[in-house]
Amino acid sequence: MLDKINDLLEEVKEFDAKTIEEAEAFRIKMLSKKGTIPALFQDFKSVAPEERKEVGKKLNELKQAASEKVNTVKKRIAAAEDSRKTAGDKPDMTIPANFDPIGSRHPLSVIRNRINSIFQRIGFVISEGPEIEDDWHNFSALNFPEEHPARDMQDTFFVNKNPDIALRTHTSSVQVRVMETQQPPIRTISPGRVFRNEAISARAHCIFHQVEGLYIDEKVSFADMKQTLLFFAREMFGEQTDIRLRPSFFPFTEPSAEMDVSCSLCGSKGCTVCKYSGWIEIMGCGMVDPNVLENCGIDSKKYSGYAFGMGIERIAMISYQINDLRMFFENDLRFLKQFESASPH
Ligand code: 2NM
Repeated sequence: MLDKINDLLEEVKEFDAKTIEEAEAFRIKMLSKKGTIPALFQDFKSVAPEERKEVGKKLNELKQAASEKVNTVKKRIAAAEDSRKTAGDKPDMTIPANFDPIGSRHPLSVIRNRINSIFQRIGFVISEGPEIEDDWHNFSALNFPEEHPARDMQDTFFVNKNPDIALRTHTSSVQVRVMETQQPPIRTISPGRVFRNEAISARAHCIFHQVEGLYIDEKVSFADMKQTLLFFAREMFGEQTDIRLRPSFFPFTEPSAEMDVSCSLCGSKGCTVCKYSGWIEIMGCGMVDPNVLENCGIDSKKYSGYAFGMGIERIAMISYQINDLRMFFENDLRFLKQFESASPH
């Protein structure tokens, strides 16, 4: 019996555990009611009286050692677990910084910002206005006849009929508001979103973006417009760029013109972008019709002015050689990521 107790004492001394469960299993094996040590206390009854003193002492020693061992091992494991948890709550300052991904400007914003800053540098100020407009600001003040097709349901998104309220079809409506509230000199550009009831295709969308410009003062001439637009074209497309004006028609300007820029991609030799003509149409322009000035409370005998308008999508398609306008509205990251380094603001 003494040998057995000594072996068990040795086993207790050697015991260690990695988990609480292991330690508990050891306690059950040694100390539970049906465990090894209580079984020895049972056997103790049959120990010879002369050995009882020594065996009893050893047996108590073993019981003491076993329960102490289980307790210290359990405490140590619990403490280790605890400090691991509290350490996990604190930020680990040695982990490399986790940078938030940085987005990028939408190509339409890049182009709009470039257009804005070119005109801002020569004294134009930015004006903005509502996207939902009344008939007066969108059509009537701009000299659109009552039966003009643009006023049709097929071309315009109406929010209300009688009185007619619609999504603006151009940002000229903003310029009507400027002319109504300010006297010349007026130099302004109006970038913004416009809406037309059109079938969506590679070249058309029901929502698109414009920048319109307006300059009114005494003795403003067609030649002033031409020089300003030539400056713009060279800033936008490069200093080798030429422009040409072709006669056109708009209700709000007289005379009216379309402006082409020489194709900077092929040096006007002919390519797919300019459709082998050497020229690319980029905007409409003209001298503000005196009716429009009068409609807005500006004396057309004293003042004259020019105006122009361009589609931002069109300028972006030319600048980045994008052949499907729908790309701008799909927010496909594979498309947008290609503009990550395009800087303007
Ligand atoms: C264009 C073409 C020609 C234009 C006219 C006006 C206003 F308000 F002064 F009458 N703003 N913008 C205009 C002139 C717009 O876009 C193709």
